[in-house]
Amino acid sequence: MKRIVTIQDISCVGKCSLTVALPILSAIGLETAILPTAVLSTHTAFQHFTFKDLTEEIEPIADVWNQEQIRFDGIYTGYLGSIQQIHIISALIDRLRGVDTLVFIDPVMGDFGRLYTGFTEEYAVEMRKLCMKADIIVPNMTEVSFLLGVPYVQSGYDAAYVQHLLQDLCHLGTKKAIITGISLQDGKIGSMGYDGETNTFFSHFTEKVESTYHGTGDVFASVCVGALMCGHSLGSAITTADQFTLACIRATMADPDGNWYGVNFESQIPYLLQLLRDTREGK
Ligand code: PXL
Repeated sequence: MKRIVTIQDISCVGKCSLTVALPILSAIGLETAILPTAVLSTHTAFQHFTFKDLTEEIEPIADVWNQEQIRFDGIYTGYLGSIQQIHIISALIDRLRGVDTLVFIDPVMGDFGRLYTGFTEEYAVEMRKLCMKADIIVPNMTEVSFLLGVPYVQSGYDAAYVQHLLQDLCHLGTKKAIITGISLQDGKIGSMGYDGETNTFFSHFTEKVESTYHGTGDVFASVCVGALMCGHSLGSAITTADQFTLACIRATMADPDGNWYGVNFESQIPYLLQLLRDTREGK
């Protein structure tokens, strides 16, 4: 069984970061280790939240993993709590990665053109440096604008513009990049990817649902890295992650108790496993 470690916060209530990544990656069939970077009562989109930084725990945990000769086939980072933490995680990636380890970085920083509470442009500069170490990164359009220092565009762009952004992201140093939340025409939304090693583009679009929910980026990223770890191609991973994310949004909308703060991914896990089988078999 392949082993992955996912490094992000625990938001105790909020259905994002580790509380999404761990169940999804385990359901996919990966041994999933976690390295919590902080514990929050609720994620930062709630009006109130506590935040206990766990930076000091990271290196001692990694020391034990080294002593125990624990190796990882994949390293997946998400929300990181501070600039100092980015530096520590950057060094940790060098320590933990082997020749075949997939380093997957979701540069979680913001949405809708704005940084999440607590993040600054300085933080974005450090996140850009972390992305240089990645095999693959999965920013949304807001995060792309902060990573590349280009204006945030909500609409009115075309595929050639996104392809240009993808190539610029790979020029930062990552081998592959996926941009999520792309809308090239009314009523459609999806993701575009680029493999800088083979100079190949991928894309997948689904129906655009007008409601917005928190945590969809974490759902997408978790499925995407899980699919890649199971041997799916970049194109197949994008398709699977997009279709699953849409299914989770639809399930939330159909649920009278559905929450704004996270999607009903739990009810869709059987569908995820079916999707992974089907996309792999090319059905
Ligand atoms: O879903 C991204 C995310 C993860 N973790 C925390 C967050 C957010 C987004 O706001 O606040 C703590």
